[in-house]
Amino acid sequence: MSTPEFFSIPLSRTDPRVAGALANESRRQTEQIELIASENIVSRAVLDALGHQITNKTLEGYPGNRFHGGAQFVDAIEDTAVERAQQLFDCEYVNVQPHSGTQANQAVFFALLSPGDKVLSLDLAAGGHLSHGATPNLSGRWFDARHYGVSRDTGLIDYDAVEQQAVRLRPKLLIAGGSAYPREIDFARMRNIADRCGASLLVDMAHFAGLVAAGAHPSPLPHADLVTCTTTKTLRGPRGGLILSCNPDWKKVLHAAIFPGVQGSLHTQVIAAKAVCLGEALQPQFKHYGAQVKANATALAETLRLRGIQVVSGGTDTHLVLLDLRRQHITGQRAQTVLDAANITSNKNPVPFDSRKPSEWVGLRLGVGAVTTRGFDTSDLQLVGNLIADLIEAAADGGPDATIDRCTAQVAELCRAHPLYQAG
Ligand code: DSN
Repeated sequence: MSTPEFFSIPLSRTDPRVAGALANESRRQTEQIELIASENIVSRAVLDALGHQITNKTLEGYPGNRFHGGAQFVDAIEDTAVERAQQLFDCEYVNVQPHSGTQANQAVFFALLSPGDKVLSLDLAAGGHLSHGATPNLSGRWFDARHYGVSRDTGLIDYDAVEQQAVRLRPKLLIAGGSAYPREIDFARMRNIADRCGASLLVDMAHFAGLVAAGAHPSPLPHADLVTCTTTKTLRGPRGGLILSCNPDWKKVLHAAIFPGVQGSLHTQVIAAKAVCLGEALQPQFKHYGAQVKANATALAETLRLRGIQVVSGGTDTHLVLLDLRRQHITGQRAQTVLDAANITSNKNPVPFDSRKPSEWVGLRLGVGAVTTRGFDTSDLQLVGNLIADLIEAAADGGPDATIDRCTAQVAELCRAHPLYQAG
């Protein structure tokens, strides 16, 4: 291939194998109802930034203090992302470089703890996250991670129990937040518990960051020492993480924890896309988006509850709905497979006090961030909830084929009514 061709021939002609898979993925996203709670659908503008030749640029360090030349335009972009995040979350310290939420958390561990130090976080089955000290993760291998759970009766965090545990264990770091806790967390109470046991408080708001940005959820920032999140989920941006704090004194130690602590060079194209998504989240329309996400999640949870499916904690305060399928005598995997067959995408998940084996989990996690971006309203979510209930009932009865065919047709109709990226 000549040099001019290298710079001009599109992927569809140079690599049909990868191009074909990408085309299939575009079609899948267009034709399926996406209910994985950690997903969303980014704007054309975010895609433009991600596909820009800025990806060629290698840089380490921070704006004005880089280890490589040619930094001036990336510096401007990183400064823009930082300023927008400061404005959006009303905070002083921002790091936009984490490659993921997990790496943001890893940097916090690196900055605050020494190997062997004690951490207290939400149990995985109760909705916690791998990077908060789960056994197979580095955070669980290198640190003494203990976990609090939720009340067996309510599915809610029992703050008195957390306090007793924290006072007894005296962790150095207390963590709130996770991947599957559907309710608002009492951040003021968690602050109080951290103070009582002498711990720092980290809130991981990966899932609900977009709701905080939209003013549809209380902000943890006034209460936490440090807040981490992804830009991927309700914040509706590229794959990546943020670290935030109201205390500017964290700058030196947290900047050093990300680079050179746990990361090397920037993902420059992702920093640009983060700046774009943060700019979008500052627009007034994003407030409507956040409010609609909450209304849609409530409509979905209520529809499923009225169909006799147990909703963990009885409902939701966020974008996330966690189903407990014990009554239906099916696993989360079985439900996920049957929903998949009807072009509804979800994921199996543990529910509080569930088996440790993923194949035995009885939970199914749903989230409405992506469908809300697509324009689904509460009546659409009531319809989707009824389709899911039909599929789960059919799966429990062992004969879902006719139901799958009917639901697939209704899913296709909903998707056609809410198209994704248009050419041009
Ligand atoms: N933590 C995983 C999830 O919630 O699905 C990935 O973001």
